[in-house]
Amino acid sequence: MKPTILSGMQPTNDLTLGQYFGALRNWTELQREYNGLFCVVDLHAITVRQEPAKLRRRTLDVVAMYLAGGIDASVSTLFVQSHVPEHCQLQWILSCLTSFGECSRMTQFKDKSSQHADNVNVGLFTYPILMAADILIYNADLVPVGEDQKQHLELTRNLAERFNHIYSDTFTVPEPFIPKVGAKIMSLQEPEKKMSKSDPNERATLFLTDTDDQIRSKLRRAVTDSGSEVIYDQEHRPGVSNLITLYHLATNKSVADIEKEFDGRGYAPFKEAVGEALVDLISPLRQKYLEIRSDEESLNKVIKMGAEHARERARRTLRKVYKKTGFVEL
Ligand code: ATP
Ligand code: LTN
Repeated sequence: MKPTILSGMQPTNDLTLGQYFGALRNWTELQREYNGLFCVVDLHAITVRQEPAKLRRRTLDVVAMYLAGGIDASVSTLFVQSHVPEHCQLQWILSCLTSFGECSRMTQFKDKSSQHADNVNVGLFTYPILMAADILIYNADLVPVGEDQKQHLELTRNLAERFNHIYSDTFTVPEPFIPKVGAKIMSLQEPEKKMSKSDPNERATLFLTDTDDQIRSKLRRAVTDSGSEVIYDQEHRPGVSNLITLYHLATNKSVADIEKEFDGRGYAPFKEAVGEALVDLISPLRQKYLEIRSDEESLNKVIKMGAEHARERARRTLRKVYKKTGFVEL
């Protein structure tokens, strides 16, 4: 049997280049060697207030983007988190093994509770326990995510080990898979901040649904650093370094070759070239996405099939966990 990978994204907005390089592209590369489970985490999305109609639409948008990005529904399981209630059932059991202090230390909780100070709900606090349940219920071996999820993965591993220690060996302790390059794509406007799909400044983020002209214009206006040399230096030149990373990821050219290509030419032609490389990457992806998104009937079939398969696996794990916990079988 192939080992299992599992990952997910929140349907809180259109996906960005960050999600593509940090996660989706790696999922598609791994899905042949692994048994892949990819979910749209709509339960996680409501930790921040969502408009119901938008959430419903965006959930299918993300499913369509997974498919456009190369997830093959005949090879991998593609499903919506809320279709598998066993995640929440396992979350409760894991919650009873998690300390208040562990959740308080999560940096995503600290960031999101300061961003949404008017709505610091308990769901935002226990968010990482639900994420642990998403992963452990399928006994995933590997979890491909961006850099920002490392701490949540560490908690997941601790919870798996804790349950195994208290009740006997049950869960696989998962490994994170964080790409060497692309695990943290930075904002185009504030390059010391992660590119985020919920950034209020739209110019800071490249969406996978942006038109060619929007891509070119966002790149032209991307914040670079004082100076004019195209040199990779994350610490002193975060803006230009982020653009070098994007160019490298889009074209496969090495950093040294990129520096040579633009030696003495200044930032403007470089930004132009990055823009064109990203148009070449995103344009076919967007066209595929629009085509797939227009066929809702097929999308619904994909997630129905995915939910059936995921529930079957989740039910088996939950039955075992209930038994070990000491619940009377019905
Ligand atoms: P955002 O803050 O942009 O809304 P998020 O953390 O809510 O992002 P998700 O859609 O849940 O986004 O993230 C899906 C995956 O994409 C995760 O594995 C995350 O680590 C990765 N990811 C998100 N943003 C970036 C980025 N800027 N660079 C690299 N990977 C990223
Ligand atoms: N917490 C992640 C999204 C997420 C996830 C998961 C990722 C929810 N459940 C399970 C990997 C595996 C985020 O905010 N990006």
